[in-house]
Amino acid sequence: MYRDNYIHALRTEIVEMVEEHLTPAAIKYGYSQTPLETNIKWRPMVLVIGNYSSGKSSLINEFLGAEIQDTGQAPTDDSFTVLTYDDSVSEKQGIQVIEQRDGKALLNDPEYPFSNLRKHGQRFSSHFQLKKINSPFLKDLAIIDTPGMLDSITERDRGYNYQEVIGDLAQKAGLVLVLFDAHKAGTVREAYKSIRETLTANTFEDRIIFVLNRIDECSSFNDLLRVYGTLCWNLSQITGRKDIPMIRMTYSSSIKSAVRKINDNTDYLPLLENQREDLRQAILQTPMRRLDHLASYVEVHGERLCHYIESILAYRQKSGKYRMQKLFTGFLSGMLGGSLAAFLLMLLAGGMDLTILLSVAGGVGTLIFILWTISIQPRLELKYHNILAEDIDSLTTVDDQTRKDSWAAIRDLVNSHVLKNKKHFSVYELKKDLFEVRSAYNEDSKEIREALSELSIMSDQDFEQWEKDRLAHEEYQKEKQEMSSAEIMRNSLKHMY
Ligand SMILES: Nc1nc2c(ncn2[C@@H]2O[C@H](COP(=O)(O)OP(=O)(O)OP(=O)(O)O)[C@@H](O)[C@H]2O)c(=O)[nH]1
Ligand SMILES: [Mg+2]
Repeated sequence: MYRDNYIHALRTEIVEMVEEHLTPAAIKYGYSQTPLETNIKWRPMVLVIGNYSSGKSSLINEFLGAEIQDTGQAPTDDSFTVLTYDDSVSEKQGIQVIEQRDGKALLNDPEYPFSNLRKHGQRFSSHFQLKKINSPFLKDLAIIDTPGMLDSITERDRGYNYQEVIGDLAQKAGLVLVLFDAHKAGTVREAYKSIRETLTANTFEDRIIFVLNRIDECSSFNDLLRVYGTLCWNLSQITGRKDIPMIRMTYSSSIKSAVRKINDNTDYLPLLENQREDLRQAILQTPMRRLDHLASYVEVHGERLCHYIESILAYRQKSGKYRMQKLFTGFLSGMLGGSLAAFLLMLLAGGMDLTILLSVAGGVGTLIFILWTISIQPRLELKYHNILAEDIDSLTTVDDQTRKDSWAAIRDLVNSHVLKNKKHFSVYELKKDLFEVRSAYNEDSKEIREALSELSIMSDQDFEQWEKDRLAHEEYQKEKQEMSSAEIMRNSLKHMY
């Protein structure tokens, strides 16, 4: 419990760091339209995806301790359902849905981190909902049940881009469970690809768990081995890796006993440990994993934001330098034109007064310069701007893989910033913001990593001590506040009399 409080406090601190140090610059320069903390502000989420009828909803119901989600053999549920906690009704009165909200309300409520899913349109919003449940399993996390995957042709009929929705949700999730069942082990290819593309490489491996479910339905041990082998082969094809990720094998014991009455070929089951409990523990660990995810979130977005500002700065510096060069050319042309005019006048009129000659030279020079700045200079600048917009890669250097990855992520954003060319941030302003964001994010990520390694060695006594210190600090703050309000009261009374 103290440990949970500690993790919660650490999480809040990280979110505040993002809110204070990264979001202002991210919004100002158009790196993001929504505050960066929107994605991480809410409770840790577990996303459950997989084939239709692979047992997603049954698994979730089992963990929640009640039949909350509909289950059935045909594709049953075509909604994305966010399941979250509400303890306004005691669990002793039965685990139940306390409140239900539809997609529209959910997508527009700033309390939830789903506003960026609005882009998936009306059809998606009518297939999105939230249920508040009084199950203790949800105390520190939320679960998202998803419609089962169908073949790719049927996917197109949904009316929204299913893969993209999965990708967006996976980005917010602290843990993604990918469920397969013995019958259809190959149909997750597209969704897997979209998750892979959305999650950054360093957070990917530890955030995804593969589950081979409904193993009680194999007709024999050999059949199970065949299914397992096929799944491993499919996964290695999708992941492009030779080492096979760990696959947890599970089944629902309550459903299994019903099946067993008809099919008694499941003698192999006692040979295997049902990894249902492992899975439960892994899900309950999500708040802890989430901290790692948050640390990477700060690092990745800190790095990318700096890279982004740096590129805009390079753009401003290059175009600024070009502008000065061309203005100088305009100035030189003016000088040359003015001198030429004075020289010609002297030749034609002869013996002219020096003051008149100088005024003619100055007048003609100024006129040429003005003409240059209003007609030639803007054209040259526009031409140069177009060259820069076409050769956007010249705005940065990518000397290692991290820079390459971050450039790939921000290239389009930089491009649209350059194309719009609307807001002219000064070089000074850009340099100042870049310095501030970089130093804040370096410091923040160092602090977060230190806190995480400290957390990994903290004992129960340490957590208890932390809780005591926290309470003492809160008490102290309260007393201080009471004292200062008493002081204010005394002072105002003094003034009155
Ligand atoms: N034998 C057996 N049947 C299972 C198991 N888990 C689920 N089922 C059955 O499989 C069917 C589908 O289960 P659901 O939980 O609805 O599957 P789902 O993945 O949520 O399906 P969709 O929402 O339609 O994608 C139901 O009839 C369940 O009773 C299991 O471990 N063993
Ligand atoms: Mg379901």
